Amino acid sequence: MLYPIENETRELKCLDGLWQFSFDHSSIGEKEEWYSKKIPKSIDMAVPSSINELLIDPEEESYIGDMWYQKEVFISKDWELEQVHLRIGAAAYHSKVWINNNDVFEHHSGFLPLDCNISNFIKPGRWNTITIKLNNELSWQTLPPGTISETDNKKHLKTQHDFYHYTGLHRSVYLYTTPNTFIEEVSLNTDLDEGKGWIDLTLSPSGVKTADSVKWEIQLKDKEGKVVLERKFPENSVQFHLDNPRLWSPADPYLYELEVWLSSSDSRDKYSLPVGIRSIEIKSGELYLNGEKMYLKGFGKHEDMDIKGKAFDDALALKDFALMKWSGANSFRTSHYPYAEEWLQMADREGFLIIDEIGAVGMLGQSVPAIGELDGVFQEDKINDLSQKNHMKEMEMLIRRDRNHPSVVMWCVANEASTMEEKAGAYFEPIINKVRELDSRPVMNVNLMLIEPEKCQVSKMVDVIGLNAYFGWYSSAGDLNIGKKELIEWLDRWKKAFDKPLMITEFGVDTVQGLHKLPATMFSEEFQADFLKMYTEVFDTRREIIGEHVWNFADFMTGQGIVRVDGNKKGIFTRQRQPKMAAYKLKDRWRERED
Ligand code: BDP
Repeated sequence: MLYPIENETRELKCLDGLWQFSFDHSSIGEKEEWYSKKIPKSIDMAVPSSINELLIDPEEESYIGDMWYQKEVFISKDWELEQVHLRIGAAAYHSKVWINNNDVFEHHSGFLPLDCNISNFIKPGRWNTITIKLNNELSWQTLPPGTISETDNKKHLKTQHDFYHYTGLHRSVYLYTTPNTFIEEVSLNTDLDEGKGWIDLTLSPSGVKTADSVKWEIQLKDKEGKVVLERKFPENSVQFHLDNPRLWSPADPYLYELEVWLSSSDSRDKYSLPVGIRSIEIKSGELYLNGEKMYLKGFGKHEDMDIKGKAFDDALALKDFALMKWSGANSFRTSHYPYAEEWLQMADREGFLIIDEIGAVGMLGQSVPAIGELDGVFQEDKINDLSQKNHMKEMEMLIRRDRNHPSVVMWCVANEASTMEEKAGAYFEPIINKVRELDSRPVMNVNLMLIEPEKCQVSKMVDVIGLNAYFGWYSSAGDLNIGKKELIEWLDRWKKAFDKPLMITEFGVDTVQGLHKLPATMFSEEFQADFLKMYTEVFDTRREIIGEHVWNFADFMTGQGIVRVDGNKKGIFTRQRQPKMAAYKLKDRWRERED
């Protein structure tokens, strides 16, 4: 699944800006064929954006159900001879697309792109109508899961995850062209062996006529544009190496440029992408990048900002990278869903390591008290075979979208699923096997602090065990001495049960910026600093811990509830990206650590 680009063989047209938008409270739009006319009672809506941040009426802000987007687009006459594709970076959560009255495509993933060939449905040289029906309902079979109830003709969504259910076309919409025979996929994997950088390349052509043969040409260029390697070949896969390559790493995120040309009897297509040559492996219980031990320092994040919601924004992403760099971080997790690919592109350039997570969050009982029994969910009427099929499909889409990024160092199959249930093993096994079949990167699953290591059904299948720890906050609230004992005891149990590398994927506390307390008490900036200090001191004594990600990079919006005051306040930075006291402490710690 290639990111859309323009060059000498491809054109690109961005459709961001204002679209027409209508609510469809009674789901009558399809029956009334709204795609064949102007959608009724429409208002302006920004794309990309989250509708919830822009609407003032509380009924609209929390709307659950069908809604419609529409835009008139002029398509150039020159595109008559080309293949024309529509690409929507993310449409949360279900979408159905019509082009000029033609039902074209359906897509079910709130965080992964929709990409379809619309050549047969467009009218070049004229205005064309693109209509999208969006629906934001969740079920036990979606990622993330959720349940819908209805009162007074209004739908309500209940979820088990702790972030706001933003809705909308969250990422850019593009039309792009390709020649008739075009490069559909480029998949590459890099490794090192005795000073040589190896690149495995698999290429997929599309639109090849029977009896036609295709020819591939590749050129690898360094940063100055000098060709360092050239090949011509007819097969769809090839392996080659570079002697003494300049490796990609956080300290030196060096990127080569790979140009791929596809020639067939009647056309030529070109696709270029940046390539970072590096190796990643788990060896003797530790994480190695290019053969050197690596300790992950950084954050669990969210795509979240006021007014923007979950819409991707270059300015916000640049600011976040600047702050992460300032703090001395070298990595982050795309908690709890696939982020816009632009985040990964920036991480490639800035030298950040990414744990790439799928939207499997909240696979838990509906009423989980902070400490207590978990309801069963891996059962026929909840997380069932269809959920597993969808989970596997999205994992595959994620890997196909992200595998060429050197920044991505690990796949994360779920956050805080109810993995103590007996059926959780049978649920996750084929998903993890699929990930391994598609890619060689290490695989991780993240565990809730209520999970008893001895009963976990999934940790034996993964390479790295992710742990979310809140002792001293959700247990023994406010007492860091008891919290410390509980933390050590829990870590000891994980080590004993599996003897695998542990990644601390979350630790943190809600903190109100400007609240100061001596002695430190919960919600104060001092308590956040003390909590992180206590935790990191424990981590420093344990060899099995391969990294620490603080929860969270910044404060973020959640649904309304009695434990959240205007969202989750566990950020090291506020939602407006200003530092709390702990940010300075982390900076001192992380900048000092060389690894
Ligand atoms: C963890 C979840 C995360 C929450 C966090 C919290 O993984 O999504 O935001 O707790 O409670 O359990 O702050």
